[in-house]
Amino acid sequence: MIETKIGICKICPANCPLEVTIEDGRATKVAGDRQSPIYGGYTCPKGRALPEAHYDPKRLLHSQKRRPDGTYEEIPTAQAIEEIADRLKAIIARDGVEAVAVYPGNGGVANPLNPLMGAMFTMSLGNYPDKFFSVQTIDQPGKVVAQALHGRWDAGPNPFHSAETWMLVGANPVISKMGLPINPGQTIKQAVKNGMKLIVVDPRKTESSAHAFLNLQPQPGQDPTLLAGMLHIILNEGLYDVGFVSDSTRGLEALKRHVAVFTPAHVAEVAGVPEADLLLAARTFASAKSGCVVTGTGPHFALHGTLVEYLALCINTICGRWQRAGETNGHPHVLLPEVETRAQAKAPYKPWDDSKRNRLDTLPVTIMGGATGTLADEILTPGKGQVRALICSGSNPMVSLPDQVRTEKALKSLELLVSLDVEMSNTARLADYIIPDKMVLETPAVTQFTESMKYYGTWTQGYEVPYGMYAPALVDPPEGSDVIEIWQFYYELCRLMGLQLAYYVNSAGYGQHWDKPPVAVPLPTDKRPTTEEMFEIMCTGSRVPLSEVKQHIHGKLFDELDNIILPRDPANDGWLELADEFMMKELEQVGEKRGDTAQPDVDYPILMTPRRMNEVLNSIGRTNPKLGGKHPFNPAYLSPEDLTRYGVQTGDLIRIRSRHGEVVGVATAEPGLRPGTLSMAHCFGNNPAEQADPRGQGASSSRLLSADADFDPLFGQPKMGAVPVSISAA
Ligand SMILES: Nc1nc2c(c(=O)[nH]1)N[C@H]1C(S)=C(S)[C@@H](COP(=O)(O)OP(=O)(O)OC[C@H]3O[C@@H](n4cnc5c(=O)[nH]c(N)nc54)[C@H](O)[C@@H]3O)O[C@H]1N2
Ligand SMILES: Nc1nc2c(c(=O)[nH]1)N[C@H]1C(S)=C(S)[C@@H](COP(=O)(O)OP(=O)(O)OC[C@H]3O[C@@H](n4cnc5c(=O)[nH]c(N)nc54)[C@H](O)[C@@H]3O)O[C@H]1N2
Ligand code: SF4
Ligand SMILES: [Mo]
Repeated sequence: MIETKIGICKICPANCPLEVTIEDGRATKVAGDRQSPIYGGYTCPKGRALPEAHYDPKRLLHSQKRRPDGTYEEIPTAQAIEEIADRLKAIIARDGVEAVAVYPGNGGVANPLNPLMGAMFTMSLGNYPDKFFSVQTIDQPGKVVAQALHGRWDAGPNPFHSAETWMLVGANPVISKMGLPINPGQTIKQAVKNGMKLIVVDPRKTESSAHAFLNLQPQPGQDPTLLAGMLHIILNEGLYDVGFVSDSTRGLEALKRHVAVFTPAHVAEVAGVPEADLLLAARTFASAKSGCVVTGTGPHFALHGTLVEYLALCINTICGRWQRAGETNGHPHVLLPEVETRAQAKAPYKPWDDSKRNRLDTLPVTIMGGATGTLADEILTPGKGQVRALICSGSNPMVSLPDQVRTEKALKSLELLVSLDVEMSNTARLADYIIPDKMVLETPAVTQFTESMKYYGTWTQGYEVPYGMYAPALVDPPEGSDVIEIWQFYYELCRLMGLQLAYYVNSAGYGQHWDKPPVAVPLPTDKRPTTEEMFEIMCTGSRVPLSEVKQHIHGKLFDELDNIILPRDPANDGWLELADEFMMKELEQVGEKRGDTAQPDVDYPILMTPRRMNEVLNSIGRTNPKLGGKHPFNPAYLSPEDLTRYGVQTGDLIRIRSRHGEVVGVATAEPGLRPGTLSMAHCFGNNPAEQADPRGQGASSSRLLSADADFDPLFGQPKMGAVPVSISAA
């Protein structure tokens, strides 16, 4: 029997609606849903390769247990979870709950129930936040921290669809979908056609800059200097929104003083951009009536991520780029709870506790949980609180953490490593137990998580229109399989360990900036809820009931909802802070050191920078026969000038050395890349103990990174960009 069903891709938070062809219970083809009211039938190659992922012969369909000789045997999943629970209980009885940690990753997002579950498990255990290591602390935690220090504008920024200008700083949404999740290529093209002046700051000419008005290509890592320079120009030339600044902010004079040294001439020289372009960017952005500066992983990974985000927020604020009373809310709720949206600020707060340091005494404890960049050291450093057991749910630390050699040593030294995955990933290959998860099309879907992305950073994610969609599970897991969903795994673990698991519902916000604070709902212990029942719990109190959203199989624009922004509450005493003391101190150092600490030199003349590839999501899709066939490895992109300089050609193997490590990659010319830059995707390569395979598995950029010294001093984002390297033919 052949049928067509409508589903939702959940590989990334773009949550594209899908038309899935199902033959005799098996998904055979995936295309975009042309009847979607907002996506225009868009999908990317990863979504279209879902059938190949589900029925890949390499997919794990049974739990695996490691034998003493390192080989694996199949065991029933229920038995595996019982054994894991017993081993955890023994470790806890001896060393306390601090010995157990979780690391939830991107593979878990494939079911919207999962992202919270790792955190809820550690809360039940009683070691949250210290032993909750998530991708958030290696993925731009500066976005949350900077917003805490700046304050939050309740009504959010100007929406993209009607903005006169937009500035992408090291973000490439056409590939990553971050910041602009809905059909980003067409969305940008249309906006530019409508007159938007798009400014892109990126050492590459990117897929997103194809329609840009201006492409500034600075030296990697110099974004704080560049953004401080823009502030200098806007303030000096009086191009800012005087009314908004005097009504809603504090710290203008102090900010002016701190950006005074960032003159156009200084910035042009340090960041390596033409002074005229810098002036044009600042004047264009500030003299438009609407727009937003949005940052991405590029600048965040070059060590000053919080500062970059903070300066971007300051530019948006002095230009008054926040929505006002009477306007239509550009980030309305549908599956999040009903909240009053007012044109007012929530005051800044300090998102860390001075009296609490992490166990290694290297970082303060912040609202983001444990700093994942320190995970290897949390495992390797003996003493009270040493991590002895780690649960990786949908994560792949062997390729995603800095310093792969150290990560391998740490993971191998654990008493218990559990990996919840769908394949024998780099991490699963070291695990004591591997628990197979259901895949995207085997679980229901709902767009609430995408909607909530507006709370992660500068609000430019999620939906700009009141849109909601639900889709049921479309296919069963392959016959004879013994798979379990991540949330169910944590539920069963709690049951066996005698812990009460709860789930946070009906909330909107992050950190201490809540539009609606969460309510913990204890889950029944006598009977495991079904996934559909959990969806009901997850959507408790949603503005539009889940039952209503379910009526519209192609998703619906709930235009009938009232989305007008209300004026400031007379009792509101919030403000936006332009000169936070920690940020200004860091800016002073950036000024004194003439930019970042990472400068190319004679020995390491090239700066390695991160980038995303369209066919994979970090390591997800690397082994998919449909996707991997085209790009089995991660190319080492260099400018044609640099290839000539090193006497290599596209396809040649090159040795890439940093002060910390070395890998062999495949040189590939990228016209338009700033000379002196190596642009390379992460989460590739084999493990150190395995045979290198640069043209097959690719190269691990993590081996070039040090997990020692290079951390953001506040919250521990490890330095993963602007890393000095040398290149030679291999
Ligand atoms: N050098 C360098 N390092 C980086 C970055 C960088 O730019 N450069 N980026 C950082 C960032 S932003 C992030 S978010 C992290 C990513 O860090 P991780 O989340 O640790 O890495 P992923 O590769 O996304 O891991 C996803 C895992 O989930 C598995 N998986 C796929 N589908 C499913 C599923 O349906 N269920 C389950 N249970 N598992 C599934 C995959 O096989 C894979 O092992 O990496 C960080 N590390
Ligand atoms: N197709 C695909 N989509 C993904 C992912 C994926 O792997 N593949 N990963 C997902 C994840 S985990 C995340 S966190 C997001 C990330 O989403 P984005 O932040 O948009 O990531 P990128 O697409 O790598 O864009 C980052 C850009 O920064 C540039 N850059 C590098 N260094 C610097 C610098 O020092 N300064 C400036 N100004 N720019 C710099 C790079 O050239 C690149 O174009 O994407 C998500 N979506
Ligand atoms: S992976 Fe591709 S198809 Fe799937 S949600 Fe993201 S952008 Fe859409
Ligand atoms: Mo990420």
